[in-house]
Amino acid sequence: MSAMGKHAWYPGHMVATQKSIRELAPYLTLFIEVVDARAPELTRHRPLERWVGRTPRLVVLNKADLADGRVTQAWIEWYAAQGQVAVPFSAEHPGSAERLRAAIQARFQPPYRLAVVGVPNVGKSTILNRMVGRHRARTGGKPGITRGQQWIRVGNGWEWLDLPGVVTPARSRDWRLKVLGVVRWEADEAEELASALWEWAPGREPFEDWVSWGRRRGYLGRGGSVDLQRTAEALIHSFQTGALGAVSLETPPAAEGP
Ligand SMILES: Nc1nc2c(ncn2[C@@H]2O[C@H](COP(=O)(O)OP(=O)(O)OP(=O)(O)O)[C@@H](O)[C@H]2O)c(=O)[nH]1
Ligand SMILES: [Mg+2]
Repeated sequence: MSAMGKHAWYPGHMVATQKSIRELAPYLTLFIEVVDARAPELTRHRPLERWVGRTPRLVVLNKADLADGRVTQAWIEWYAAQGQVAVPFSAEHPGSAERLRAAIQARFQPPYRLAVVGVPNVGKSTILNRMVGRHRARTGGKPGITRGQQWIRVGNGWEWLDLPGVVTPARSRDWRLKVLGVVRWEADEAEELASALWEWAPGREPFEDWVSWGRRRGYLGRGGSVDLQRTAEALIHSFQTGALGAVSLETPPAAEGP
């Protein structure tokens, strides 16, 4: 397959973003690599490691409010064991911005010229808005909201660059990236996604399936049978909004033996 063919599916802004990251890297203090706390390595864009060169990275485990706190803590320790700093963050918690600022200031000298990078919809623009204290970058609940680059200068030596999300074709087929909203999915995939998600649902009864979850909620169609499409979409939505509880979809790989 030619290089063109392999990447032909890429929306144009992803190609442009890759180029920007490579070109900007030498001029940046650090990259803020944003991942979803519910599946940090799955939502990590691996090629970044090559693109950023020698520029340091700090991993932000975002949407920590939606993740299982114990699992997030295990991830922080796992990253530390890899020699990487990972900081939990939640747009819902006012203290998050201050904690991230402190983590940066403890390790790097000003001026702070930072770029937020990561896969789509993990909350890059939202973090930036929280860090600058104003709604400066556009955000939204579906992938592909940020289309171009946007520098946000806040005075006192901080400059932030918002970039569009980037994702690789191989990763984009994973059901977890679909329910996390990193990649789009079709309506006819809902039942399959709900079945996979159900295995991770906290507090489900033994032998209970997602169909009975829908029945309990009264998602019934004609003749009183469960409306599978509606149930599946409701289950995914409940996961995405946190109504299902705090759920992590990935745990750190077991420590390697001697
Ligand atoms: N619960 C929760 N939702 C969040 C958090 N951070 C972001 N979101 C939501 O996640 C969605 C995506 O946020 P964005 O900031 O637009 O994500 P992005 O990474 O900039 O996305 P692209 O520009 O499409 O790559 C929005 O609906 C945000 O409100 C968080 O910490 N907790
Ligand atoms: Mg964005």
